[in-house]
Amino acid sequence: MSENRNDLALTRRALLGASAGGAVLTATAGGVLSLTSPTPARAAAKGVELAPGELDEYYGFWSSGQCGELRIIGMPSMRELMRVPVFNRCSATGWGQTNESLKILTQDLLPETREFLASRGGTYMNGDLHHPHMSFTDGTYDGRYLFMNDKANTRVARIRCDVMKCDKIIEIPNASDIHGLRPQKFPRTGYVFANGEHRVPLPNDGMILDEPEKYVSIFTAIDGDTMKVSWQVIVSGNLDNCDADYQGKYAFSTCYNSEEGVTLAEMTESETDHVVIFNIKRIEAAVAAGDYKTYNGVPVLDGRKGSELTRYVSVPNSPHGCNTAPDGKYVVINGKLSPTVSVIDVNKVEAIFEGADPLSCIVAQPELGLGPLHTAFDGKGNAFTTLFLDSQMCQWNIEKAVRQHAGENVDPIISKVDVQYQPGHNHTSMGETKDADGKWLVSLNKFSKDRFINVGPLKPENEQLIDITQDPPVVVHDSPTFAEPHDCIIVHRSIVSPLSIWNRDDPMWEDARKQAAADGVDLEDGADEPIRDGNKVRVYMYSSAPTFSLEKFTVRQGDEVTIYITNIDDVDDLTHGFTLGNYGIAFEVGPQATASVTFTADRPGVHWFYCQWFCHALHMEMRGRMLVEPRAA
Ligand code: K7E
Ligand code: CUA
Repeated sequence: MSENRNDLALTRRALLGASAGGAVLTATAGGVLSLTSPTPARAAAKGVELAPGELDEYYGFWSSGQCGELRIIGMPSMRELMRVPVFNRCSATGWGQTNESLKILTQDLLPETREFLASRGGTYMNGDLHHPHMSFTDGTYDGRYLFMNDKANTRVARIRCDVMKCDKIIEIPNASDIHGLRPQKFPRTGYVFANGEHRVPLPNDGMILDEPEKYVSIFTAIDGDTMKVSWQVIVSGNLDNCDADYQGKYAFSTCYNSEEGVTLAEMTESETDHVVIFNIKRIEAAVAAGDYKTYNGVPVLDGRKGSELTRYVSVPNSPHGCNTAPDGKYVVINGKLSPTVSVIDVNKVEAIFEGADPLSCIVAQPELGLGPLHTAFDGKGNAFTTLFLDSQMCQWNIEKAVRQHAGENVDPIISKVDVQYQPGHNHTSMGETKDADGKWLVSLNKFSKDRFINVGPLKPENEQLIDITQDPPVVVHDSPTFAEPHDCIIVHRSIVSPLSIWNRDDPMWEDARKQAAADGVDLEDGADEPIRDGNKVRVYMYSSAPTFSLEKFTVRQGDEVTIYITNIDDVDDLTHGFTLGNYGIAFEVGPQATASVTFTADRPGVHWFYCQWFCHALHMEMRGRMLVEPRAA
C-alpha cells in the first residue's frame, strides 16, 4: 500500500515537473478563464487532479468558521470528503437531536449556561469553529484526537479520529470567547491551550458592568485526555492566537489591546502590544503550592505583568498569528498592523525568566509586506507568511532573517506568490510538526473576488493549493468554499486510520446499552412491543437493509417516546437513517451503531418513519408507521 502511494506521488510529481510544455494548450482550452488565471497555474493544476479511483496522500482537517463544523478534505485533490458536525446542528446526521449528541453538547456546559439554554432547546444552535489541531506525541501528530475551539460560545471540542465523530464539548469557565487553540507538542498532548479572547469581569455575574479596567482575559490549559480544565492564568491585554514549543516548557500567546481599552480607538492607541510567554513548570508548581484562587471550580492564577509565571515581550501593535517552527527553535509572531514578523528564539526564553530583558529573545524582525497574519513552514528552514493586505504569500528564510537582524546585508525574502484574495491562515503539509515535509501549502483566502461565476451577493471564499516543491512556488488549484475556510491542518494519511464500521461496544451509546439492559432488551434484537413505564415509552428497533424490525408501533398522545435504532448491518458504507415524518426528527445510524431520540408524541395520527440514507435497491420501501392514539376527549 505505502509503496503504491509513493509511486503515485512520484508520478504526480513527474507530471508537475513536465507540465510546462502542456501549458499553452491547456490555457487555450480554458478560453476566457485564462484571463484571470495565470497560465502556469492552469497547466500545473492538471497534476493535482487525481484520476477517478486514485486516493489522496493527505487528510486536510478544515475548520468551517461560523458554520461550526469540521470538514475533511482529501489532499492534494482538495476534494471535500466529509463534514463532521461539532458546534452546529446537522440535518443529515441528527447531530444536536439524538440523545447521544445532545449529551455531548450539553453535559459539560456550566450550570448557568444550562439554565440559560433550558428555554432555548437546551443547546446552542451555532458555533464559530476557528482552529482545528491534532493531538501530538513527541512533536508530531499521533492520530488520536482533533481539538477545536468555538469562539462564539466559549467552548472547546474534541473529535475522536477512530470514528471521526465529536466525543467531547466543554464550556470554558471564567473566559469569554475562546480564540487561539493549540495542543502541547511535547512530550505529548497533554495540555490543550486555549486563549480566552475578550476581557470580562471575573466572575462575570453582573456585579461589575461598565468598568473595563476590572475586566480580564484568561489563558486556559485543558487536559486533552480527560477534557477537564487543569488551570487558568489571568493575563494583561486581549489574548489572540497561541502555540506551544517543542520542549514542553513554554506556551506563547499573541496579545493585542495592551491598552486594555474597549473601543477600537482605545485598543490601537499604543505603538506596541505583546506576546505573553507562559512558563508551564512554574505554573504547575504554583498550582501544586495552592497559589491560586478558585473560580467555577478551576484554579485561576494571576499572570499579569510583573508575575513570575509569565513574561511579556513587546512587539509591534496588534500581532496576530503565533507559529512555532518545526526546527523547535523559532516562534514567529505575525505583525498584522505591522509589515513585520518578530522571531523569538526559544533557547533565549529561559534567560528572560531569569531576569534578562524580554526583548533579548527576539532574534529577527524581517519586513515582509502588508498585513502578515499567519506563518507556515517547509521544514527546510523557510517560512511562508500570509500578507492579508498585499494578497500574497511571502516565502522567506528564517536564518537569513536572523542574520539580517544581526546586521548582515542579506535579504531573507525568497519569493512572493499572488493569491486570490486576502489570505488569513495558511498551512503546509505536516507543517506544525517536526515532520514538516515541504510539499504543499494551502492559502485560506477570505475573498474569491472574480475567481468563480457569480452566485449572488453572498460569495464563496477561496482556498488555494500551492506546490512549494517548485521554485518559485506555484498556485495549482482553487477551491471555492462556503463559510469559512478559517484554518486547517494537513496530515499524512499514514497517521490516521479510522474504522470502517463501528465497534458494538463503543462508548457513544453507553446510555442506550444501560437502558436496554434495564428493560431486558438486547439492542441488536430490538423489542416486539414498546416498553411502557408510566407515560414514558421506549421503542427498540434494529435496521437491516431494507427493513426496520418494526413495521409499526403504537403510542398514546402525550407519551414521552424514546426510539432506539441499532443498525445490525456490518457492511462497509451501509448507513441507515431514521426520519419521523412531521415530527422534525431525522438521524444517521452507521453500520453497527446505535442511535436514539426522545420526543413527546403530541401529534395524534399516523406518522410514517423511513430510512433517509440510501442503503439498498428497496431503500424507498424501508419504512414503517408510528400510530399515535388521541388522548381521550
Ligand atoms: Cu485563526 Cu482570524 Cu481566528 Cu487569523 S484567526 S485569520
Ligand atoms: Cu436503510 Cu435507506
